[in-house]
Amino acid sequence: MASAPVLKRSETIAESMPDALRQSRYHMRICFSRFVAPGRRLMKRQHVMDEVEKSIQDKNERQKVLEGLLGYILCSTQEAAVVPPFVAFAVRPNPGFLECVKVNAEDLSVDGISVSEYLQFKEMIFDEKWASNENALEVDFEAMDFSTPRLTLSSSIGNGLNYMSKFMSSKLRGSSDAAKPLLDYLLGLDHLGENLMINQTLDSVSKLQAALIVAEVVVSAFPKDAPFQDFQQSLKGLGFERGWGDTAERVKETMRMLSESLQAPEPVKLELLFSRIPNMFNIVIFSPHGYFGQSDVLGLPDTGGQIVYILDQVRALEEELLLKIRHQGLSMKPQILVITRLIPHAGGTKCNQEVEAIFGTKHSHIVRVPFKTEKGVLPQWVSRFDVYPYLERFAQACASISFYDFQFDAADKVLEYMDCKPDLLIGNYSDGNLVASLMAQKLGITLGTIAHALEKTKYEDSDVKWKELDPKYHFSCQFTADMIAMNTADFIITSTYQEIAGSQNRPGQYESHVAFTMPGLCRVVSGINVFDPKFNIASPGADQTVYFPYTEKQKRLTSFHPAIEELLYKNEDNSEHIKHAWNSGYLEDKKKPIIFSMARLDTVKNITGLTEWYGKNAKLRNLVNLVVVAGFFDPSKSNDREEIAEIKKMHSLIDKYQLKGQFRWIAAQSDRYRNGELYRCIADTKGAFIQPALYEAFGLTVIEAMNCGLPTFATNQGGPAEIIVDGVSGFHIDPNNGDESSNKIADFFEKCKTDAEYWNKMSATGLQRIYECYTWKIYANKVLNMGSVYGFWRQMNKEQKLLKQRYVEAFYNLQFRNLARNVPIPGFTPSVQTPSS
Ligand code: UDP
Ligand code: LCN
Repeated sequence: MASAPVLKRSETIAESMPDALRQSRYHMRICFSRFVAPGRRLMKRQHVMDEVEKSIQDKNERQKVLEGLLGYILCSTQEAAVVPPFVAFAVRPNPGFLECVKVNAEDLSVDGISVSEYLQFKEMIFDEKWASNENALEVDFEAMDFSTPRLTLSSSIGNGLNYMSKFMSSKLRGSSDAAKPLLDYLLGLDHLGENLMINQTLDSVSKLQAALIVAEVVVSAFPKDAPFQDFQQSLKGLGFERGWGDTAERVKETMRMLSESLQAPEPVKLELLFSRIPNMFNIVIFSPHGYFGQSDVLGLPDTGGQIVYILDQVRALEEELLLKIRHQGLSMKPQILVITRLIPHAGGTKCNQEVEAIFGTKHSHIVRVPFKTEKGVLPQWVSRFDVYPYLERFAQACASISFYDFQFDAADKVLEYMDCKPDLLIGNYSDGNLVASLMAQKLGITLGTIAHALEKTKYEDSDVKWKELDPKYHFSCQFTADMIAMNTADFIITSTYQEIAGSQNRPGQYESHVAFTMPGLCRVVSGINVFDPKFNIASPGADQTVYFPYTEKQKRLTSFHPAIEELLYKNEDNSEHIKHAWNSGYLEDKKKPIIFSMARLDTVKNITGLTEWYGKNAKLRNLVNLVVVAGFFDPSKSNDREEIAEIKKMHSLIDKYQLKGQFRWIAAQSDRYRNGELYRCIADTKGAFIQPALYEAFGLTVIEAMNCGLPTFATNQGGPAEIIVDGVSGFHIDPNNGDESSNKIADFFEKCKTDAEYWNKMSATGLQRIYECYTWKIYANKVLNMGSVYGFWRQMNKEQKLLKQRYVEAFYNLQFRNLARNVPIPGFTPSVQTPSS
């Protein structure tokens, strides 16, 4: 990738490009005539570079052009839309930044164009009539958002909490009037009608400040570890209630933090203060689709890492809440509910039970609410792509606002199971985020959303080609729901930076929603701003009671060893009798290390790719065996389109590369304790974990393997590229370059043969990386702090929030509802309507 030696920071690309084109005019004329020759088309960066290569055949000449400003612009091009004689470039010089220019291929003149003009130009390729329709619907969420501050540096993206504390400190600074929102917030704190921290006697900033001075003196008279009860009455007389701390020392510290924040707020102290305020007891988490259960669900369609993430998240949040509440000197029981779908035809799982206590928690539950249609309860599982018609009824929304005229299934449940309004709602994935958004609007509750994976980036050009893909995926609904949720959320939790803003070469998942178009439906000129401080990175961890290092001998789950031995080595290949098979292939040489992978058998997971790399690489086959855990063997056992195709591909690869004796394919495994021990048994063979996905949003298996001390090779496309520092805490592999990747794995095992310590070193550095950055404890602490800080900001920024919300509601009413109606419901014929037609 070329750096930007010639572009002056003050110049736009539109200003500097004409000169750059002039300097290489001869080559560029050839190049541009190649761009436009095939007629209208959309080119990605790679296509642009291929054409440059063909146009400038002399390597040195080409090098010269590419080293200059032109090279920089072309290399930073995200895509180029060709409508002869023009080529419009969407240039992304840095994560989060986009600049558009239009070049006339005949005379190489350049015009700077707006994002809206670029999208319109691009639409000409797909739907000319829509592109030239002056009344085409343009969606612009930024137009409704002018008082919220924005970050300016790409490097600060995802660090929103930190920035919000700075911004809020500056807003609260200066006078007692400026500090009044903080007072109002504290006066509003209560739990089941009981005031917390302060009561109405302290109804002005000056009274509060004065009372704090006296209170500090009162508390100072007690030993540091004196319990709150010892001085509770004295404090009450001054206007103070419970919630400051459990001991004299903690109470005094919290009081000092508040006094200092009222006097002259500092970001770090303010954030610390908010981490102590008792404002969070009840949390509701939404994850409607899939089979959401605790046993026997993994491996079922749409039921992967999201379930693992949420259950671990609940355990971590509950533990952190219990700790916080104790430190606040309170005794409330925190409650966390996970609201999901009740599936009457639950296929042997517990997904037809209304309530289930969450294992490993004291106060948390799964609550299931069925999807209802006019005909009653929907009995069967439906794909995550098809859930949209049920969500409105599933959610509770604003009864008093007339635009929601539905029943309140999910909310009724929440209030039934919780004795008061939740303090925080968390959505998961497009459907959960939409339901959580509707409920947050209705009940006025702070909302955090999580995407796990936004589908838009998974399918190339899924926005412009939405009409083609809609019958199968209903992306029109999904992308609209995503827009609604992103713009309703008070904060967005992401697992990595790349999820928000990608890398230098690849746009982030959220970034791909900044500006996009669905011709015939709407042109989103501003969907979300990745510089919005609502974005925060809080990476998940892996349950360390399940995934712990193979070296912790006394903790090892040795009772699983016979079963694991059988799983890996039992010399019986029953793939001939596919219907009853649980494995395919066998391992002849048991002394070889094992390279291991485990995933759902989706195309994007690329387990078939890994099998093929292995099949082709004789050196690797000599060094190691390959074991994969994935899906089923019998295609008739699956009702998932993609999985069936992958199963068939696996069978053909086994035959094509004659893998028997070196390769074992084990069916999906749902016992996570045994899986944890399986990773460790692979580590005992001095093997490695391989995550070869074409794209992985985060990649829980990567951190599970690393937690077990298994050296890990993971895709450089997506989250794992950030989890692993290449060559330091593991290795990156390129899923699009199988030969290079399989050679990299082979090189590692060759090196391990000559350097006995190398394997141990990579195992240890992987673990170190996990402990520093990827634990649920770090996660839970961050998320609760977000709930606290953004909850306050929501109140400070009330008017702006309301304005934006009205726009979101209009979008929901006018767009989403019509789209959802078009998604077929089993047993019904959809009433086909074309939104904004
Ligand atoms: N998993 C499992 N059995 C399988 C395949 C996967 O238990 O046969 C678990 C795996 O251990 C991990 C989760 O499912 O906890 C997959 O999460 P990941 O983030 O890797 O991928 P996702 O399925 O969410 O795309
Ligand atoms: C969904 C995915 O695709 C994975 O990459 C994540 O690890 C998982 O969810 C949990 O967030």
